[in-house]
Amino acid sequence: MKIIDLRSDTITLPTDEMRQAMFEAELGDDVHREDPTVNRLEELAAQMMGKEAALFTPSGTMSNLIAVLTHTRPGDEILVGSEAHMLWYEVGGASALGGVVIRTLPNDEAGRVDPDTVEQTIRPKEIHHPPTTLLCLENTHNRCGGAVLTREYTSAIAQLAHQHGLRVHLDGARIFNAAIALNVPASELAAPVDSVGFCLSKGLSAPVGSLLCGTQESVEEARKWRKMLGGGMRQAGVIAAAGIVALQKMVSRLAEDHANARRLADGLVRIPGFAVHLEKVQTNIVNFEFPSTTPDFKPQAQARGVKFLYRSERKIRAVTHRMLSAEDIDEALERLDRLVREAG
Ligand code: TLP
Repeated sequence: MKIIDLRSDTITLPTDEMRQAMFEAELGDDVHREDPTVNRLEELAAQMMGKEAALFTPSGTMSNLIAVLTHTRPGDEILVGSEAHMLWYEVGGASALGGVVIRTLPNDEAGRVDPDTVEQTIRPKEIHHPPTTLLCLENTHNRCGGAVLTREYTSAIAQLAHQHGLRVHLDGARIFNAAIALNVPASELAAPVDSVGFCLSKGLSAPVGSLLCGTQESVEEARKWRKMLGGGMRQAGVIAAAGIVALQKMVSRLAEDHANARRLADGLVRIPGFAVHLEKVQTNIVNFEFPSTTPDFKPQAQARGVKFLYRSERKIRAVTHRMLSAEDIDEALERLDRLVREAG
């Protein structure tokens, strides 16, 4: 029985072309900036994001943390959406290691924070208050079901933040999914923000890595923080080589993952008891609830070789990716249909 693993696009394995590129990669010591493959990847990433420079980091979590360290000082306050990955899944690193106060703003279901609320939340300069210095956004928005932030929204909210002297960081772990969904270059979505981090290791299928992009000056600063965190990797060209293939070859195929997410959502709606909001499925993530008539859904689905990420109560996240075809999605739906019918 094939395991249909919908837990995350992080499980994607490198392609043969990536493995070949890794094998052949020209290498050097990247801490001395002598790894030509890392240098090429950073140049390519900066160019694709429309930024002056980029820094290769081991993970999306580290890119976000480095962005906070670069844009703030201990004692500052940062504004983060209530559903943000930075808030939920990054172990509180911004507070623990960056010494910042994390102030949350409600995320709407489309992954946005409301401009008026942002404006009201920014602290006036006053002796009692921590200075509010950074706004963090997320595109696509993981907990909001892969929702996409448009260029117009990002531009308006970033402009507002800038007017108040804040910087703006975009957690763009899946920014290429947003770019494909909106049919715009990723650089357009990143243009309004001061820094953007994106991941190679999710839908793009590279084994490891993330890029933090911004101005030359901020990336220099970020490089120092990366070293302090122990993220200075030596012959990192071995993994950067896969990242170059990811950026050159794997972006446009994300459309297939989006079509499969839609296929999955459409199929779930047809099985009695599943709650799915079809209009919210914009990219490769489907949030849904399993039927109340199958309380042991989790072990049952697992036993039938269908894996999901379980959030709370009946809430489930499914993520489509390169390792799953349209036929696999149909097969998963069939197994779930049988599961529900046998339970009822
Ligand atoms: N997200 C993972 C898990 O941590 C939940 C996943 O399976 O989706 N920003 C966003 C929006 C992310 O979704 C993730 C990973 C990260 C940052 C962190 O990236 P890594 O795993 O490279 O540290």
